[in-house]
Amino acid sequence: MALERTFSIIKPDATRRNLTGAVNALIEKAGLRIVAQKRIQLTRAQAETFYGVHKERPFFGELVDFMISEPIVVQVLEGENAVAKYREVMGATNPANAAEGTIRKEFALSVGENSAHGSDSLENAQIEIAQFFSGNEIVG
Ligand code: RTP
Ligand code: MG
Repeated sequence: MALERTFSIIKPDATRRNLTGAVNALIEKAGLRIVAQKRIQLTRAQAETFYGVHKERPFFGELVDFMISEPIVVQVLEGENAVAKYREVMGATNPANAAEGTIRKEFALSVGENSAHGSDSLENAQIEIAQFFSGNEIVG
């Protein structure tokens, strides 16, 4: 088993409803440690860069508008197999398909307003962490 770090966002639909602590409780219950965390508001340019992989998708404009609509909480999570484990803790992208007890099943409003982001690979985790945190902000 490998000790990994993954990048997480608590999305605007969740911060707006004061669910930061409730999301963090599920993260910690799963054995992941929050080793960095800050509340920020994304600029449009930051959101477009972050979700650049989806720029040709029909939902891209809506996704960027949503991600800049309210503050978000960005985090670094550390633990055994953290990348895959956090994807499990989040649940499926569409909350209708998410398993019981997952963040998206518990809290997501729709496939777009789905409360959480988690990196989909170790490589992307490293890229995404570097976009938002400097090394001395992460304390493992
Ligand atoms: P994320 O990147 O945010 O962790 O989500 P994911 O991997 O589960 O899903 P992905 O396919 O990467 O999609 C990124 C985000 O775009 C929004 N989305 N909206 N309206 C739609 O059909 C649609 N599909 C995706 C969601 O906010 C999704 O998390
Ligand atoms: Mg994704």
